[in-house]
Amino acid sequence: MNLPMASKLLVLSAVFVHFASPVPNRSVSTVIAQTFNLLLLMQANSTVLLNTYLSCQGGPFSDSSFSAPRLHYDGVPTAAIPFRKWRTLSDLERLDKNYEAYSALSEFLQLVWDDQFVINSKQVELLEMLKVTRLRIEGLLSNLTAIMSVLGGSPTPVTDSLMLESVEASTFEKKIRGYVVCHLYRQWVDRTVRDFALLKEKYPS
Ligand SMILES: *[C@@H]1O[C@H](CO)[C@@H](O)[C@H](O)[C@H]1NC(C)=O
Ligand SMILES: *[C@@H]1O[C@H](CO)[C@@H](O)[C@H](O)[C@H]1NC(C)=O
Ligand SMILES: CC(=O)N[C@H]1CO[C@H](CO)[C@@H](O)[C@@H]1O
Repeated sequence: MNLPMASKLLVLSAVFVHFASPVPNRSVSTVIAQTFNLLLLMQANSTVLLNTYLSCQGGPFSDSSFSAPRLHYDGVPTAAIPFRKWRTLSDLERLDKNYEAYSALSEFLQLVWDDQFVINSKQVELLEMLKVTRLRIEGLLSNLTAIMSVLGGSPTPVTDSLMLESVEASTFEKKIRGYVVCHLYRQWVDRTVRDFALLKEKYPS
């Protein structure tokens, strides 16, 4: 073997060790179980977050009859997917879609926090929930990366979905944007809980 070849192999194995090192292989089921437990708490909180958010925005958002489940906002990922398509995704593909969605949601939650800090500066509880949610998402992203690396993959690099121009919006649009973010975040957590229920069956702890 010539020297350049040997050093290439060395680099390759270093990369492999780097990717494999966050979690030893045998503990993948432990991380999956940990992540599942985290998700159940996030799921419970996502309903509280949505309701708290709505109650702080005034009418029509705070009306008890308010419901606009089909509202969307550019760049905020939707969780809806046909069952068959979802079921035939590989584990890595399914995790990658989560990674992509939560990366975008994390950015949007920061934007919602910024908006609410101006619109509802006295709603400290809401501001705190938005902040904690974003922290939990960051933790989830790290878990997703760890699980994917053990399964032999890594997240597809995400492109920024949020453009600086879209930060500018009227107060009403900001309120709608925040609603869509909290609403779709809750849908995503529901989907991810299903994803992980499936993973847990394959990797029982
Ligand atoms: C991890 O474990 C799985 C199944 O237990 C096995 O197929 C795979 O080869 C292992 N990967 C590594 C990097 O050891
Ligand atoms: C759920 O919300 C409570 C209160 O805001 C917070 O203390 C806790 O850390 C949250 N947990 C998760 C997993 O988001
Ligand atoms: C590898 C990794 O990131 N594990 C974390 C997964 O999430 C749980 C709960 O937040 C943490 O305790 C783990 O350290």
